Amino acid sequence: MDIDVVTLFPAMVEHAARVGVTGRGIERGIWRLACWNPRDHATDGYRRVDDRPFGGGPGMVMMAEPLAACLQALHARRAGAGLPRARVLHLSPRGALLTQRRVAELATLPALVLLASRYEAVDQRLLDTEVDDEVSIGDYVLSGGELAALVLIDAVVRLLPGVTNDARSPQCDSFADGLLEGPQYTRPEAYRGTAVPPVLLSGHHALIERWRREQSLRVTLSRRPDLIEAARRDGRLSRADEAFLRELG
Ligand code: 4F9
Repeated sequence: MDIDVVTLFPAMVEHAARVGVTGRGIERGIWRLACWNPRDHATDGYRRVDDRPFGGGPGMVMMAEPLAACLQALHARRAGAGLPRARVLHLSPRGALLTQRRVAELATLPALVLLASRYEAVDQRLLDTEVDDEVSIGDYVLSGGELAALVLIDAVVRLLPGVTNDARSPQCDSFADGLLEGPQYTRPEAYRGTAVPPVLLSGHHALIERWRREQSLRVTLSRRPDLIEAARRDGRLSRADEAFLRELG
């Protein structure tokens, strides 16, 4: 997958993306990152990319022209290589909330362009003409879209085949099946007087799987009952699951 990020702080994105699982994915050639600075496409001699809002008010607005020129340059690079136009996403609290389902859909695309804006806003005409979708990572305001872009990159890249060492692990995550994960334990068997649940030491795989499923149902019911409802609606709960939930009351 090719990911192009438009940002006034390329070092922030480059640095963070090259760490850990996402960084290993780059080293393995599974995805490629390129950052583009709209300041390099400013039309005046001062490298200006923002201006005051028409109609007045606080804050600044990112100008359409430098962003459009920047996007044109990165689209041109793909076109020159005979590649299809990439989907352009703007990270914004006005966007649709990012979910694991959406992440999994994005992970199937060959290329993404992420627009990480700064200041309070982007000229609406740029959004109307150059952006395909707006994506929010949550109902809060950041000082810029870079961290949101990195969240999206992390969530998407870890699903790409070959990035994590265990091919199964992304499918076992919280949310992959719409439920939260139950507790996990490692050595020692007794920690400050608390033993590991004995079933985990039983070696009985079917029992362990059932126990884990029940822990997952228990945690999800207490913390995110909405997810239990959604799983029920979508027919993702077995009769054994329903029986266990009834036991929980
Ligand atoms: C982007 C917040 C995505 C939440 C971008 C300020 C943002 C954001 N999700 N806040 N710029």
